[in-house]
Amino acid sequence: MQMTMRWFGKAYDSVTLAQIRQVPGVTGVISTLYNKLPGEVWEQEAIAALKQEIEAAGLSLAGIESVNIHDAIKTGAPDRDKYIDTYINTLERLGQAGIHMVCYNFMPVFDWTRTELAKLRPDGSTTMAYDQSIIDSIDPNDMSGLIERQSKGFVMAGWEPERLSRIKELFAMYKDVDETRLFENMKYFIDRIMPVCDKYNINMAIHPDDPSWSVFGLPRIVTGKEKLQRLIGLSNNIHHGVTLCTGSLGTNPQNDIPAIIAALKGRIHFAHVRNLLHTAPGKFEEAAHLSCDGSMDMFAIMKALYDAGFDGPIRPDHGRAIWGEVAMPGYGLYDRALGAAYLNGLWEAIKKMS
Ligand code: DNO
Repeated sequence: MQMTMRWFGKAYDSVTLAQIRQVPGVTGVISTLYNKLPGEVWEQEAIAALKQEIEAAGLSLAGIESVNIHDAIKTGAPDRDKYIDTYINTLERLGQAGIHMVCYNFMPVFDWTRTELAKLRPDGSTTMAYDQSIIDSIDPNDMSGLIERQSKGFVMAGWEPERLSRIKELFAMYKDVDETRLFENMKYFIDRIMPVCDKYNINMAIHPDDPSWSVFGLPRIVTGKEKLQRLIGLSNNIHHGVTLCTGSLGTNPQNDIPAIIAALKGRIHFAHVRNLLHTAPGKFEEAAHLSCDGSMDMFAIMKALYDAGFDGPIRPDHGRAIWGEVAMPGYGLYDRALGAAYLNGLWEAIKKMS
C-alpha cells in the first residue's frame, strides 16, 4: 500500500504540500482539479501542472479524488452519452499523464452528508457528526445552506454551491430513478468507460454512499456487502473496483467491514480508513482514527486489507479539528497526520507478525 493524504490544491486547502511531505510515511497525495464541475472537460495543461506541482514538493500524485459524474449519467438522461464522452476524454488525459486511480461516486444529488461540522467533543476537539432526526426534520433545499454556514468559508468537497443552487431541478431529475435504474445506469457508464481504463491501466474506485442508507428519499446503492458485490458483478473487468471507505460503510453498524474487504478482494483500488463513534441509532460522530476512540476495530480492518493483498493508495480520512487549527472541516493537517502515523504503525506490526 502507499500511504497518502488528500490535498485540494493551494487555492482551496489550508494545508501545504511541504507540510504533507513531513508526515512520516506519507509519500503521495490524492488530489483533483477542485474547480471542475461534473461534466466539464479537464485540460491536459491543468493536469500536468497539478502533477508537476506535487512532484516538485517531493510527493507523487497517487490518484484523483474525484472526477465527478454528471447527473445526466446517474439518471440515464437522453444526453448522457455526451457527458460520458467528456468523462472518457478526461480519463484519457489522466492516463496519458500517468495517473492510474480515479475515485468517483454515484450518489444522487448529495455527496456525503453530515448535520454538524464542528461538534464539540469532551477533549475540546471538534468533529463532524450526523443525526438522522435532523435530516428528517429539514427541507432538502436547506441542506446546502446548513453545510455552507458551518464550513468556515471553505468549499466543501461534493457541496459545490454552483451545482446545489439548482437543487429543485436536481431532485426533479431523479423523480423516476429507483435503485434498479441506478444500477442499470451505472452498468451503462462502466461498460462505456472500461475500454479507456484498459488502454491506460486506470483503476476506477467507486466511493460508498455516506451515510450508507437513503437520505431525503433518494436511492442509494453503494451501501453494504450485498450491494457492493452486485455492483462489482456489473463488470468482470478488474479496473472496475471500489474505494473501501470505512467511515462511510461504518455508518451502518450492521456492516462487517473486514468481511466486506474479504468479499471484495482484488477489487479494492483505494482505501479511506477512519473511525467513528455511534452514539444512538442513526446518530454518530467522527472519532480520532484509533480503535479506542470510536466504534470500529481498526486493527481488524487493516489486517483484512493486508490479508486481501491490498496494494493501492490508502489515506487517513476526516480528522477532528485539534490544537486550534483552522482548516476545512474534516481536512486539517494535525489529526489526519496522527491518523496516518497510526495506520502506518498498524500496518508495520501486521506485516512483521505475518
Ligand atoms: C468526503 C469524501 C467524499 C468523496 C466522494 C468521492 O469527505 O469522502 O466527498 O470524496 O464521495 O467521489
